[in-house]
Amino acid sequence: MHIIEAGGARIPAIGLGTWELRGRTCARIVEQALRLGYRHIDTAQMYDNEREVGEGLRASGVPRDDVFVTTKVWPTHFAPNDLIRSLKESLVKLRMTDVDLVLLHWPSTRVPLNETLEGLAHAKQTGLTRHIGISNFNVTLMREAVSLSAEPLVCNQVEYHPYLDQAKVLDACNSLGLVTVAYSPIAKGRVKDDRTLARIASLHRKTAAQVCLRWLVQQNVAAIPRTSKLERLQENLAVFDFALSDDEMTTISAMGSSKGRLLAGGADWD
Ligand code: 1BO
Repeated sequence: MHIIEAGGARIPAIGLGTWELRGRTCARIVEQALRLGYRHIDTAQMYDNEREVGEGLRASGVPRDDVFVTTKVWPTHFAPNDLIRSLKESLVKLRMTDVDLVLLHWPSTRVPLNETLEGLAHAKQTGLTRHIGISNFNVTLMREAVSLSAEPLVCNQVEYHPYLDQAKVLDACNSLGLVTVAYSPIAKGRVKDDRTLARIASLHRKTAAQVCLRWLVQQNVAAIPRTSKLERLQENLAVFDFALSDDEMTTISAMGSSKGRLLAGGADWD
């Protein structure tokens, strides 16, 4: 598995996203993913599935320390004490003593960023998490967060797929030493009917989704596709045995625009 490094964190380039997976389906797919070789699982307090993520991990038989586990704290818990309390609740649900990475799930307009970052740094310093980071931060907020944080931020997790131009965020992450982690990396399945991606895919005997994930990995972006289907788990992981040419990379990058965002509302995007 290809690993992307930042701030001491070693993040497997393909992980399993669990947004909108619930209950038995979530536990089963986490277990199957780990049995297939996934070593990176992404959850969040807001997804309401941390308990099932922990169950799936234990059922897989894969040692906890072999898996990079990320969770996130929702902005309603961004006051420093609330953040620590929320993370401890997440750990109880996961039945883990720490996570590999905890993220601020979304910027808050209510709690000053410096106060939240103090709580986040404290979570790392007291061993509740090995690394810290942010999610859905625009470039301005990302720069502010990096300059305010007492501990290194290792990633910004954002929506990213061929239909959404994230060049500004990617450039800023690269220059600040953060990994970009892409959620909705196959645009909620829309890429499978895309003619350009299908044409490139057929040249490599791959699927459009695999081309899309490979395009992210070749930009040194980690991707966390979500699926509830076993065959898709396998497909999404099989992206390390081919490479896209520079021309193919350029063609796919040219498909993106600022209007391609799937997740509506809520933030002042770049
Ligand atoms: C609102 C959830 C975004 C992905 O974590």
